[in-house]
Amino acid sequence: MTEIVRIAASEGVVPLNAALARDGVCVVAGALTPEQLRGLNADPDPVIASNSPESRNPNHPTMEVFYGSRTIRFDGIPYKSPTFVEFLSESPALDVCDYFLKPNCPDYLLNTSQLIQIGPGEAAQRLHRDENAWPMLRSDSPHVSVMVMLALSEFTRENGATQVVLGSHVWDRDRIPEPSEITYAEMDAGDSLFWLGGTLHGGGANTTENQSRRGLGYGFVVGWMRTAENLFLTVPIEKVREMPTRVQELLGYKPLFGLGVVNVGSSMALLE
Ligand SMILES: O=C(O)CCC(=O)C(=O)O
Ligand SMILES: [Fe+2]
Repeated sequence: MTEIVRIAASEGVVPLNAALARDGVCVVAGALTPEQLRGLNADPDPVIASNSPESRNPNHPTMEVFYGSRTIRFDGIPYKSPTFVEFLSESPALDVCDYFLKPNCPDYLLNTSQLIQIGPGEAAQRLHRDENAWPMLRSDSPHVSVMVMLALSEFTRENGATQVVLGSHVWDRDRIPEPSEITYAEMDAGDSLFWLGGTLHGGGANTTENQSRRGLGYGFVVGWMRTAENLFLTVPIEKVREMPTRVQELLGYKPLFGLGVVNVGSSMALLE
């Protein structure tokens, strides 16, 4: 079982959910119209031009390696791409979340949205489960997250196509995949890759000399993964800047590895 199921966007959500339930991963071919693909590429272009791994506010050494030293990566895509906002409102990912997350929560939230452009010479990202961010989860825990990668360029084995381990969403969490169990999600621009929060995956190495792999990763979590009070709105940031560091941390400005980041870096930097 090493082939990723590929379905056409026109086939709808039923075969997509079935493949995800069985394999933890599925490719939807032709997920974007040519117009959406153009917009999703053009909107963030100015941000990409002024961005580099060095322009991040380092959060944690582990995360710096995880995010990549030859990868342009930033978040906040609903703010940076009107095309994404329009796409999100009707994204088939919502139907997938209705199926996998709604049984476990009254509603879900957008958890992340990252432009991930893997540049030449980038090493493979370590295989991980996105649900590792919440360390108490086990293989028999309810689904809490769903993730999608929109291919904004071609994804090839050579330029950094996402590595995925089929079926790993139901594996014991300490099982290590054999190299032969890793599959590369090769896609045309405009295709998309879905995976569950429990599926082992990671960005691929880019062994090309001059090709970048551009993807837009976005994902959802169950809506109860949040604080009771929305302190980012109840306390204006200008006031937070005047508060003791420990209070700033308690108000949520200190990231926990990949949680609570701003432009995949430390949100404490916004208070300086
Ligand atoms: O870039 C990719 O293909 C995957 C990235 C990823 O899994 C992550 O950053 O959590
Ligand atoms: Fe990931």
